[in-house]
Amino acid sequence: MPLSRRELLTGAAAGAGGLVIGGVTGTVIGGGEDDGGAGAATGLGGQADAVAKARDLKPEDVTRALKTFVPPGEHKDEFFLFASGGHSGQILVIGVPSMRLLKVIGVFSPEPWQGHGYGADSSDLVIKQGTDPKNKPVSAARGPLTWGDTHHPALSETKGEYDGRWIYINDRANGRIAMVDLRDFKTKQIVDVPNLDSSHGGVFCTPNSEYVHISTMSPTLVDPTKAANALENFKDNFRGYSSFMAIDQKTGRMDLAKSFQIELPPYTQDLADSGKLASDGWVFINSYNSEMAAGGNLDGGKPIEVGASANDFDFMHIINWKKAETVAQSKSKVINGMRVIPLDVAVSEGILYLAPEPKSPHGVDVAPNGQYISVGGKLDPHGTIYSIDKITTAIKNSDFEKKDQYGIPVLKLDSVVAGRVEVGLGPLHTQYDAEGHGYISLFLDSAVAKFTLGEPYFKGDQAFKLVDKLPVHYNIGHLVAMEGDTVKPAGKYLVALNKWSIDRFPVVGTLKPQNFQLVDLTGEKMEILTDMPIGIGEPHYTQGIRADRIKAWEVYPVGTNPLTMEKDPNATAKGGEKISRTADGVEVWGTVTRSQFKPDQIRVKKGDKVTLHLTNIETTPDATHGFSIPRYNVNISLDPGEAVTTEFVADAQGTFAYYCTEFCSALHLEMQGWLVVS
Ligand code: K7E
Ligand code: CUA
Repeated sequence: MPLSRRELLTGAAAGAGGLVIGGVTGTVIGGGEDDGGAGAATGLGGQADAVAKARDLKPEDVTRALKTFVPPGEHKDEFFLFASGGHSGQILVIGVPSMRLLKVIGVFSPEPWQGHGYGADSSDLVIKQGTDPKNKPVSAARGPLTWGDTHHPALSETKGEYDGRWIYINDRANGRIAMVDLRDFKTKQIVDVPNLDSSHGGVFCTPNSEYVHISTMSPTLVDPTKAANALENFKDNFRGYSSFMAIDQKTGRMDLAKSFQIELPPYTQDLADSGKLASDGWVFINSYNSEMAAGGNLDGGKPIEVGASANDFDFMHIINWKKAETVAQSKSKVINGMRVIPLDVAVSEGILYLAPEPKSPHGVDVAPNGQYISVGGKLDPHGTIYSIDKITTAIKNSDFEKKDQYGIPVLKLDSVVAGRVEVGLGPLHTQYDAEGHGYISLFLDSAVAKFTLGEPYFKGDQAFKLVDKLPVHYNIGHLVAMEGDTVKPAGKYLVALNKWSIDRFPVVGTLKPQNFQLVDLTGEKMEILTDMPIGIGEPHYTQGIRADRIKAWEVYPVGTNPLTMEKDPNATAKGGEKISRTADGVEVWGTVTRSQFKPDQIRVKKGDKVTLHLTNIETTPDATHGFSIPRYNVNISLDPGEAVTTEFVADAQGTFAYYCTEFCSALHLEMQGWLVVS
């Protein structure tokens, strides 16, 4: 029987000479006689056939399984997804193509397993510093924030390619941005960005990670004392801000002193992307609600969603950040500790332009060569593709249609659009492969549309054409192609991030999981390989990076403080354990190893300030210990080599049996001690 194209593909996926399973009839075909492949033993094919029958798997299911299966113990995931966790305030790390969850990184929310925010100074400080009562007075009244709505992760880049050093992610709810070090996959910094009350999709790194960008979503009320009548005069009282957070090249941390913002009109700035190659030095932000509708539906006013959809066009913001970087040095003013280039200066210096975007725009994505910029209009069935050459020419020729009410030049739509592709209903976000295709998510259609870009990829009537469409399940938001927003997309797989899963999974109560769908891009037609339920929040954007770009540590050099990634001055070596009385309490230097805490008795007086320095002196990968004190809300993870300090006031009398929370050894249950507060 001749093999179909798919069977051949499957054979290739299974390894040369390996088993080929599948085909229209479900027949199992054994490997060749001469193969030396591990899976080629005679008779295995028959067994696989029986399993497929018993489990009622169709031939194409078997092919899918082969394309995504990872044999036990093997590392066959070619890519990692770094997905925002949405309401969970976390980042999810998922292997591709297996779609196995590898890690959940605690970012804005306390995470008990990692001891993120439960007493360890390293993470408590990060969370605490992530709320700044100085630039946001409300924080002083409401206290530190303990959650975030993570939306848009941004991997660091070198020359427009992911470099696997750091990842940044925003908090949609509170206008914050966090940084995770990919050496240990831990959050090192949360910045409460001045002048940003909220933030959305403006998160990306510039091509050499000079800056990570974050902009406002709902505009910021500039003077909080004017809140009473602010909404009635929205256009004067509110502003948007595009923030360029300078990245320290050694640590990956954001440095406020070197960062700057550009004041924007109070349109709702939405997604953003960095230019690259042809458009290097530029930044694009789409916006909606240029109507500046603020609602009032109970009092007979227009509901916000109606008011915000009145105009046929909103505005793409086109920002020359390289120029802005220079202007920020001399012509900015400092607001809440941040250098801000005022709107009029941004206009007069030629930093800021607008271009019309079709109805209810969402998503702006720059193609790998930097030439094309794709925008989806949720209420327009087209993807609109702008060209940077056309944009810069139009700017040079002052080819403006008008100025907006803030005096910003608006480019003529026809002068800057390279092509429009009729893709379907509700286009949102675009990703790319290396061959000049764009993949755009269609929220209303519940589909992914594949289209062609223009020159140099496609010419004449081959350009800007819809070439394939794949139904997904259901209501797709973002999508991600592997390395699909870099200068060198890897293609191969795409993941559709679907908002609704309705009937795709067993019923687990009234709140249903989101659905990540893995799509095979290698064939002529896109094809769904597997569904992955996400039951922890609503991810928005995700980036997919080649797994071999990540060079994570397995253990810390012994005594490392994860916050500094350097030796902690209080790290304790075996034999150096001690307890000292201080002026106001007790200070303890302890070691942690299989299977003991030393010291295993700590005696303090009620009211003492207790400072514990604990070092896991293990050098074996995975030899993690936990340290938990009942009733004191202390719960710390001590990874191999990690040094941690925790401080608390012993204000409750009694004996508290602290214990190791990781089943680390045969004597794990014995790994405990006593805190005696008398
Ligand atoms: Cu489209 Cu927040 Cu990126 Cu959600 S946003 S989908
Ligand atoms: Cu250490 Cu259990």
